[in-house]
Amino acid sequence: MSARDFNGVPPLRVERLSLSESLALSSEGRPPFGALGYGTPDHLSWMPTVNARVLSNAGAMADVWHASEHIESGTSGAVRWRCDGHWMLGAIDLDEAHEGAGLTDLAHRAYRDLFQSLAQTGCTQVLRIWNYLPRINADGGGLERYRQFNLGRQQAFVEAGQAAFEGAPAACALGIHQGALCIRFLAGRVAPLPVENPRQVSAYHYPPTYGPRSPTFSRAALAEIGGGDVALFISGTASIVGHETVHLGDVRAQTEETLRNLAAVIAAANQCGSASFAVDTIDAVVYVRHDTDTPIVREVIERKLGAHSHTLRHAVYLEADICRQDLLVEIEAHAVAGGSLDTPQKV
Ligand code: 3EB
Repeated sequence: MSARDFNGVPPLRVERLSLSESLALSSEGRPPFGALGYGTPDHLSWMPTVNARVLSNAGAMADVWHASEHIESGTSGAVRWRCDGHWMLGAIDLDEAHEGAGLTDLAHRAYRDLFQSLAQTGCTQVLRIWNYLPRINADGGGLERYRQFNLGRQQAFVEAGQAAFEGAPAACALGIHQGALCIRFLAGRVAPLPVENPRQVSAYHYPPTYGPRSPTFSRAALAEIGGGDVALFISGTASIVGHETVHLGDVRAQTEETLRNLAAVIAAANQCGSASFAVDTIDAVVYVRHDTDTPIVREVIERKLGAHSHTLRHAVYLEADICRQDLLVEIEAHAVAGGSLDTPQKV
């Protein structure tokens, strides 16, 4: 895929594959541009993995990204990156035990290095960030660890002059049981178009009851990815209306509310250009706090979106903690559709 489209953008593509399908791609020659593995082995440099248990029957899966053939790889502080000059994938794994630092400091350092790596490759615009925090809901010396993470993250954004409020990248932040702080990200040369959810207070404007520094992410982001296509990146979406968790203790109702939020953010994204997205045609990752809730979550998705829907058939279910103790489920997703964005993007 070395061809450039009429805008001079080498197209970015993504496909969700089983582990064996992903490995077959790389054994045919060079590995693909990069991948995000779910339950995959942790020794493939082009496929950083998410250290969470896969709850779906299909087993280990990967979102494999394709860019142009001219891939360079390198490191920048704690960041390992792959870049084709237009698109960049990065991964950070920082272990508190090895680094002798707390989570606030580690998040600060990780994001400082992330922004440095963008400057190094010239892909300065972050499209999407995936954050995985060990023991996210545990206490970190008087402050919940997720809130410690938010402190270090926001400070690094501000120090680097990156948009920490309007215009923040799409992201998710999940809890893993053990291991390192893991951050994966996708960047490009053109700023994405941020999308908010009219049913929810923007997370960067959450009141201080949720921690001394608000989370740094937009509800979704849109980016033209070449070849006449637009990508939609939907951040972690949960059972939150306004800024409050709703349906405490009721995983069924939380899943239904999450699907309403997904539909709302997709409707908002559809106002931004000619590309049209729908809740039943996304590649979703479903994070479930209690593995025993998985059949209920799956049944709700099936009932609301249909047994044959793309979303149901392609969803990956992972066991993970959600950033609020009272949230039982969270869904993130991406999708690609033909079209273009109305608002000219700033370079
Ligand atoms: C929420 O809506 C749920 O801290 O980067 C979702 C997506 C959530 C991203 C983050 C947190 C983050 O607040 C939690």
